[in-house]
Amino acid sequence: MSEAERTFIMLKPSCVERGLVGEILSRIEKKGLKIIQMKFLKMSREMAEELYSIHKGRDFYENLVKTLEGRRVVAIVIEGRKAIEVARKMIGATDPAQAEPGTIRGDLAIELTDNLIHASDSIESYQREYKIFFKDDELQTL
Ligand code: FUP
Repeated sequence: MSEAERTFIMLKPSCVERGLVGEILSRIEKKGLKIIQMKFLKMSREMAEELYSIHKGRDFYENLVKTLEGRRVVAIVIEGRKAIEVARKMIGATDPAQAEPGTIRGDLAIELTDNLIHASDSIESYQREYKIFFKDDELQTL
């Protein structure tokens, strides 16, 4: 595979609770992205704060952390050509009201803070974010 790149995706609690995990995994796989690792876990407050540390101090930060804290999410590492850019395009704009139809947020979400899915926006974000959820030896291709 040329230019294979990895990125981190997290299906937020509302995605798990609404039963949309399969729908989103299906979109990822149909696009041709490969699922390298995936786990269900309950987010601690510390993990939520770390994931969104860049937004600390913003007016929506506490609300954002609260939408994740103590709830189940699915953490996923995927791989493919230009995976970071492709995943960001697939999830759509941050505000689901602005996200284009055909994108995950555009088709399946409406709330801003609880906008269904997260995807790393750069290599640096990926490097920082996957480590909140996975150990390096969990990401070795078998
Ligand atoms: P994204 O990378 O698309 O998830 O967007 P951001 O990193 O800008 O925002 C992180 C999260 O903060 C989003 F999932 C939604 C939430 N948010 C708000 O609740 N209010 C805002 O004004 C902006 C973002």
